[in-house]
Amino acid sequence: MTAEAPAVGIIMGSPSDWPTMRHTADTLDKLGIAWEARITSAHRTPERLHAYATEAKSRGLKIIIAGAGLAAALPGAAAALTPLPVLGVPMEGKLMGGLDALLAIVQMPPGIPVGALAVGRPGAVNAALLAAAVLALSDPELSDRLDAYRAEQSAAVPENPEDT
Ligand code: RP5
Repeated sequence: MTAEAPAVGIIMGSPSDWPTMRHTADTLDKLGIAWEARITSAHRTPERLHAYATEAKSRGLKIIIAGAGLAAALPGAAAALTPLPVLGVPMEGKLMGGLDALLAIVQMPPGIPVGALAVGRPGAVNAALLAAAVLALSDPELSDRLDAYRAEQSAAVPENPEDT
C-alpha cells in the first residue's frame, strides 16, 4: 500500500481470504498501483459492504477486486451497488476445490456484470493484472510498467526444461 490515493479497492469476505488476496496486493505493488484492502462480507457485514460499495466511486477508486469463498456473494453484491468495474476471485479449499465459489461468482444475472477470474492464487494475481490493463488505457506510464512486467515474465521462462 502506498501513500497515494488508492485506485483499486481489494475487498474480501473474511480474514481467511487474505492469504490469497494478498497476491492481488503484491502484484499491484509490483506495478506501482495504489490499493486499499477491507473485510466486507455480503452476509456477515452487509451494512459495511453497502457503505463501502456506494462510496467507492466518489472516494476515487477506479476498480474493485472482490475475493470470496463458499456462497461467494460478495463480488456480485458489490457490483450491484457501484458503477465501478468489479472483478471477482473465487477462494479455493472449500467444496470441490472452490468450484462452488467459482460458479457463484461467474453466474451473474444479465445486467450486473462481474469479471470472474480463476480460483485462488492464479485469479488473485490475474485480477491485479487485468485491473492494471484497464487502468493503463488512460495511464501511459503504467502501460510502460505493465509492458516491462510482461517482458520480465517472458525472460524468466527457460527455453530448456533442464534449466529449471
Ligand atoms: C466467505 O466465507 C469468505 O469469503 C470465506 O472465503 C468463507 C469462509 O469464511 P471463514 O469461515 O473462513 O471466515 O464469506
